[in-house]
Amino acid sequence: MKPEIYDMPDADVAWCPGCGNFGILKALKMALADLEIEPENLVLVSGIGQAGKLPHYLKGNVYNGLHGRSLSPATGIKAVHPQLTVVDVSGDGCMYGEGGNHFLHTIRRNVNLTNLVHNNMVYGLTKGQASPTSLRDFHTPLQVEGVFEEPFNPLSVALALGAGFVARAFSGDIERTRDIIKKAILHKGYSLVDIFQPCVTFNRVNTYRWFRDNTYYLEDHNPSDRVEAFRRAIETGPYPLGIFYQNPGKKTFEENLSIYMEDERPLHQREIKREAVRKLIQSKKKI
Ligand SMILES: Cc1ncc(C[n+]2csc(CCOP(=O)(O)OP(=O)(O)O)c2C)c(N)n1
Ligand code: SF4
Ligand SMILES: [Mg+2]
Repeated sequence: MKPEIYDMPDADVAWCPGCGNFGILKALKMALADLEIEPENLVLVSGIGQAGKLPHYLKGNVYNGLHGRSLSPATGIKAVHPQLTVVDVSGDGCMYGEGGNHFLHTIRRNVNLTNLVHNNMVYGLTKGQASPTSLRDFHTPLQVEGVFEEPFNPLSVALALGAGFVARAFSGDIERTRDIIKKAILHKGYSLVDIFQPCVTFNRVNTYRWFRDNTYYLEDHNPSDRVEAFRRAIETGPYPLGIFYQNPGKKTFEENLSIYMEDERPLHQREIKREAVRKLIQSKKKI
């Protein structure tokens, strides 16, 4: 399949020229095309933010909901239709800040979805406040004396919670990002891809050049070694890129649902047992 099948020529793209989000959009289309995922079998779920606009710019089903709350509808979609490919697209603020609680518990639940987080270390849409991943001493119109908090480390948190696939990519390297996204989608269970994404307008510190100078790809790394993955995840200068950890053997949320244990069909393909529903409603009326 060609990546162009996901193109939406009439989309009114509202990203700044040069934004790192363009690289992620391109890499995602290429990964989906390589995996031959038809747009009708794809669901892109997002919240609010510059990253959250991505689902509007490629062909597929879209659920664009509340800031920080994308993983709840994404989980609901997998619960009723496990065969769909669900890709959650969020920003660093959306996922690790406002959505932090959902992030933690979706990992624990091991929902079979791909969680892409565009990590530009800033709140882009709301014009440049610090986000959970902003580095110390980052100055903004609000944080005038510079950020003093410890930056949130999504990879080490995900590893601590037992995530089965943990990776980091850089949107300036479209080919490697494509490859990592492909492996994340193929992974059975929850997969996190934190993607370094330059915000060329509101983050003049963490630029394309900065990310190039401050990252390197993991080599000779055994992704089945969780302790080694954790050791690599807490490295900050430079930051490793690639697949830190993969454990394909974990039982997923969907596999734990009793409704799918004897029947794999999604709910909409099943007969509605009207008589059972009627009896249930009647029994409640008597209470
Ligand atoms: C509950 C809630 N809190 C705050 C906001 C305002 N808000 C919208 S987008 C955003 C920040 C977006 O930053 P990020 O998630 O990093 O995405 P980016 O724009 O950088 O891609 C904020 C604070 C909101 N819409 N809802
Ligand atoms: S403000 Fe930043 S994140 Fe948003 S579109 Fe512009 S460059 Fe991209
Ligand atoms: Mg951001």
